[in-house]
Parts: sequence; C-alpha cells; structure tokens
Amino acid sequence: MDTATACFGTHPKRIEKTESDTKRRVLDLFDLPLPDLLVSAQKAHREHFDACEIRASTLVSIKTGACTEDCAYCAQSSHHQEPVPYQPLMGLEEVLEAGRKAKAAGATRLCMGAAWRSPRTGPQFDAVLDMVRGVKALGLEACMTLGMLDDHQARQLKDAGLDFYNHNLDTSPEYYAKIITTRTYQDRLDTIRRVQEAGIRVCSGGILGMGESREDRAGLLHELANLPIAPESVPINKLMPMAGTPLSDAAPLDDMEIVRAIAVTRILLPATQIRLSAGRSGMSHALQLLCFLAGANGIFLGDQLLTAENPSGNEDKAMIESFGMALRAEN
Ligand code: SAM
Ligand code: DTB
Ligand code: SF4
Repeated sequence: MDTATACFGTHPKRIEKTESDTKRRVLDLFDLPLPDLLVSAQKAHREHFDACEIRASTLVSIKTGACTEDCAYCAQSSHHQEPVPYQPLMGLEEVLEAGRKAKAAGATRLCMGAAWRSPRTGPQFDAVLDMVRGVKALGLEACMTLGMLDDHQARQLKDAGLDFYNHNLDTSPEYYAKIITTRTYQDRLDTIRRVQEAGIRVCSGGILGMGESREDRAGLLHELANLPIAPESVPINKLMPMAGTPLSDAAPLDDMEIVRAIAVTRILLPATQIRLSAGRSGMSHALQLLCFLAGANGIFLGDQLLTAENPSGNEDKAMIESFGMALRAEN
C-alpha cells in the first residue's frame, strides 16, 4: 500500500497523503474474491478502530426544498416533478431541540443539511454560525452541509467550532455530468480544498446505484483516496429513488457491490470513518452486518435522513445489540 497513514490508538487523525493509488489498483481490489476482500478490509479496520463500535450521527434538514441545483437523485431540486415542500431556514431553538434529542438517543454528531447551491453571506449565514456554536455547546460534534463555500465562509465556520463539513463528490469525474449540470466536479474539489485549508475535517463520499459502472465506483473512490488530504469521514449512500426525479426508476444495485465498495474504501482509507448512509431502510440486517464487516463504522441514527426515511432509532439499537456491537458513546 502506497498510502501514508498515521494511527493514534483507535482515533483517526488527519492523514497526509504522500503517493497515489492508481485507478487500476482500485479496480483490482473490486475484482478480488469477496472472502479475500473482506479479510483485507477487516484487517485494515482493526488496525485503526474497535471493529465492534458504531458511530452515530443524526441528520437535521435546516433548510428544505426549492433548491436551484439539478442533482438527478435529489427530491429537493426545483428542477424535478414532485419536489418536497419548501421549508425556510429553521430557527436556532428547533435545531438545538433536534440536537438534544439526537444526543439522548445516542448520537455523538449532529449533521445539519441545507438545500442550497451555496450559502448567502449575511443574516442567514450568521444564523448558521449560531447553530454551530449552539450544537457544540450541547456537547455534540457539529457537521454542516450547505453546498459550495468560499474561503471566508469556511474560515467563519471553523471559528464557530465546526468539526466536519460534508461535501460529496457523489460519483466519478466521468459520470458526474450525467447526474448534475449546474456545477462542476472542479467546483466540488475547490470547496473541499477550501474547507481543508480552513482546518475543518472533511466528510466526502458518494452515491452508489445511479446507473454508474464499477469503473465509475472505482473512479469515485480513487478520487476520494487521492485528495490532497484524505477525508476524515466518507459517507457511502445507496441511491434512494425519489418520486419525480430522473432516477426514480433506476435499477437497484446488487447488494454485494455495496459491500465491495465499502471494503475497497476501508482498504484505501484505513483510518477514515466510513458511514453506511442513505438507503439502509431497504437493507436487511444481514446486509448491514456485511457492510460493517467490510469496514463501515458509522450510521445515521434517527427515523428520518434529510427528507427520506431511515430505520427507527429503536430498530437500529436492537440490530446493533443483536450483533454484539455497540454505539460509541463519545466523539
Ligand atoms: N445541498 C447540499 C449539497 O448538495 O452539497 C447539501 C445537501 S445534499 C442532500 C447531501 C447529499 O445527500 C448529496 O450529496 C447526496 O450524496 C445525498 N443524497 C441526496 N439525495 C439522495 C438520494 N435520493 N439517495 C441517496 N443519497 C442522496
Ligand atoms: C450524505 O452523504 N448523506 C446524507 C448526508 N450526507 C447529508 C444525506 C442523505 C440524504 C438522503 C435523501 C434525503 O433524505 O432526502
Ligand atoms: Fe440541492 Fe444538494 Fe439536493 Fe443538489 S443534492 S439538489 S444541491 S439539496
């Protein structure tokens, strides 16, 4: 493995990359027999984490719908039929109430998402900064996903105490234009760079099952693993086909392809948190266990994602307990 990693006990720390994995190598990993792939991923996982621990984040949609962007998967885009109803920016107290509930349910991070191309500087952004400060004061990690940021906004978020910024590459550079036309891959890379330069940890991943090829999935993971600084958190989403979107009838991805993609992510980014994100409501417990064996070590906890359904908190807790695993209690 050409990847330079730093391990500090079971806590992942910022990983500076030295050399790149080639895309060919990533595809070769995908092609491994599943038993071999799973063992390699488990080995990498156990070198950096307690493999019986799951980290839980809870999502809250702080601004919903009426989004100007045309992401083909998203129910919040105003370009599609049947977009979800618009809800303006949530008040601080409502966000904090969501944070208190998330903490009581066992989450250690609140991930606040806004359906924006990019946030507008001014009173609205100031309100977002107050949310970061308020969530931190509850003793939770704070994550935001607000679209594209400029340098100043990234620094302001850092100063407010933001721990993570979520900005997904979503798919390979080659497939990207089939999914989104209103902003480019380079725009996304630029925002990730600004966030990293501001000293905020990056959460960046993608969606599987949008009609892309295995080569595209390898391309996405190759991009993530070769960012100048490795992302500290990678969400792997399975497409939830949303009514009215161009991907509403997308053919479901083979389950084992998701397991493979998680295992490859774990091998390429051994010290990164990997979150099994959207799409769990359609997955059996057995499939989710395979994903955890492949190296996933996080979930979104709570009955709702941003707008779409998620397994109930009670079901998830019972599932994790039945595996003899546990929710990690601290950040
Ligand atoms: N507007 C911001 C942006 O696009 O960066 C933040 C919110 S956006 C909803 C966050 C991520 O959710 C997307 O990048 C995408 O990966 C994921 N997502 C959205 N809709 C999804 C769906 N139907 N199925 C799976 N993942 C989805
Ligand atoms: C991510 O990669 N997945 C989360 C989080 N980052 C913001 C969002 C999933 C959204 C699923 C569709 C919805 O709820 O509308
Ligand atoms: Fe808007 Fe984000 Fe949905 Fe794209 S993914 S339409 S930017 S909310």
